[in-house]
Amino acid sequence: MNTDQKHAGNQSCEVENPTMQTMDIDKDTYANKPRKKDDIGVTFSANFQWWKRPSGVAAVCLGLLYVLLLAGIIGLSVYYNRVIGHYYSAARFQTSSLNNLTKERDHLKEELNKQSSGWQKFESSWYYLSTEKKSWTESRQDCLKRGAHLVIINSKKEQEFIHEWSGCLDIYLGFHDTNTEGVWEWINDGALGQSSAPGTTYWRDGEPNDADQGEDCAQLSNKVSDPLKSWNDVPCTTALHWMCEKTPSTL
Ligand SMILES: [Ca+2]
Ligand SMILES: [Ca+2]
Ligand SMILES: [Ca+2]
Repeated sequence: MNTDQKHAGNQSCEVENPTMQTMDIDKDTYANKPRKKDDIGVTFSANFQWWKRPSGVAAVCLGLLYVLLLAGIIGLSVYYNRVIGHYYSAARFQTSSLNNLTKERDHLKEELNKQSSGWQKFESSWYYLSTEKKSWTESRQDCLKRGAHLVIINSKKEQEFIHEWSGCLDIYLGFHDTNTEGVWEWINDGALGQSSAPGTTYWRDGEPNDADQGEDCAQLSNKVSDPLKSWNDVPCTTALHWMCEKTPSTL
């Protein structure tokens, strides 16, 4: 038997394994053959075209819904904050207006009560004209009990008003020279702001004369027609009407 015969004999005895052959072919194919572009595309599509799957579409929809819901919540929050802010601003304005109206009502009520109890307002002060007669010291005490002080005249307008309102009555003023004869001074019974009363006086001609060396308190007399010449000094024990004044500092 020659060599060819031996090989022929061996070949006839070997059984080819189809599986092994296929694997060899595949191995050979992927080992030696470069991947084509289409092959890569097929692989990519197979792995990443998730949106074509029902679960992918559902995820996208859920994501969009979440974004829309979040935007809605943010929008509602902004709107709510604006509405609440507007509501509180309106409530504060109404409360402030109500407080102002309440103060105005109380103020008017107080003015009405004062007027009905004998008080009269002129500019920033209130005035009370007594119906009784008392000494200067008792008159001063009466004004203090009323939370006021004997009237202090600060201006020509006030002098004219008091002269007119006191009518035909002679009234005490908060003016005296009881401390030093001839040195006239205004009282300062808590009449803050009135202590700077100007030195202008409205004495009658020939007054003050300190008659009998015993006239130390000033009265406003209506026995003269000139309101700017109507003061007279009298004994402080003389019983007269008096006028109290309430200033903003004593109200
Ligand atoms: Ca005054
Ligand atoms: Ca005197
Ligand atoms: Ca006199």
